[in-house]
Amino acid sequence: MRFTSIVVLTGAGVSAESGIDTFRTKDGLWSKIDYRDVATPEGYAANPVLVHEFYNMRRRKIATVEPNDAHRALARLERGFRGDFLLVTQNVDDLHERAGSKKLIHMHGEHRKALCARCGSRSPWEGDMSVETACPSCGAVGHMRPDIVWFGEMPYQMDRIYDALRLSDLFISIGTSGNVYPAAQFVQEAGRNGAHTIELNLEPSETFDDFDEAIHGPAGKVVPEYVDWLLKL
Ligand code: BV8
Repeated sequence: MRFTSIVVLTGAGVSAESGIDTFRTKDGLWSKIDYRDVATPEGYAANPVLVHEFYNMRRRKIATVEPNDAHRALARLERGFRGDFLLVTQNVDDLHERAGSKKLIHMHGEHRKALCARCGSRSPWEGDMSVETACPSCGAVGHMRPDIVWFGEMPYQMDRIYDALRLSDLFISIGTSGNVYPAAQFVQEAGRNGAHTIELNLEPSETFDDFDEAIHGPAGKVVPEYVDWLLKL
């Protein structure tokens, strides 16, 4: 079974072995804080100080961790696969880039980018952000937010993602619980168009039944093994 066009979707589980918190596992982020307070436009409007603290804490953490074997295996797959390849991540960390991935879409935005809610400009961002931060473009203070897609906001580059899903003959979902839409329905979109679909996850996800195949185990182990198999086809 040779493939010509691969789409990969990753979630928080691909970064778990690097030390980044997941959201919905036992002691995940959403067990410590209500997502409505920190990952919605309403939460940001109500308490921007809390939202900045939440993202500053996560951005600082990301600066201290490294990509793991799963990130590196996906970069190797992109380099070694002769067909079309697209990696779509729900994650906002930069571990895929640091592992070498280039054909990459951050559908939920990125920690290392800031968005001015006043002028709409986006800028690279490394340090903390606060209500005193001025926009590098328009200079306004009090309107800066992380360039991250919150609940109720439209994820990025959806047209490009759906085009790739429709053309894919292999869809690989890695480290995601399948709780969040529209990412959770990508498997159906790919399958409807004839792609073979596989889930590589620590445990069965909410959308486990939508997949043709599943390999359960830690991403740092199962992803390199699966990539080795793919590259030998
Ligand atoms: C949208 C911010 C449409 C970034 C996130 C009612 C009203 C409005 C909307 C909705 C609604 N009902 C449904 C929706 C859609 C809503 C939604 O899905 N809600 C859920 C709660 C039901 N979605 C949205 O709002 C999206 N936008 O639909 O817009 C629209 C249409 C028109 C006009 C406007 C809009 C926006 C969704 C994005 C929200 N932002 N976070 C951030 O702070 O990081 S979502 C959040 O969940 C993260 O982005 C995260 O990436 C995402 C998914 O979580 P996972 O990555 O899957 O992580 P999780 O912890 O859940 O699971 C980890 C998995 O890994 C587990 O399965 C675990 O077993 C596994 N694992 C753990 N360790 C390992 C491992 N696997 C392998 N190896 C390991 N070592």
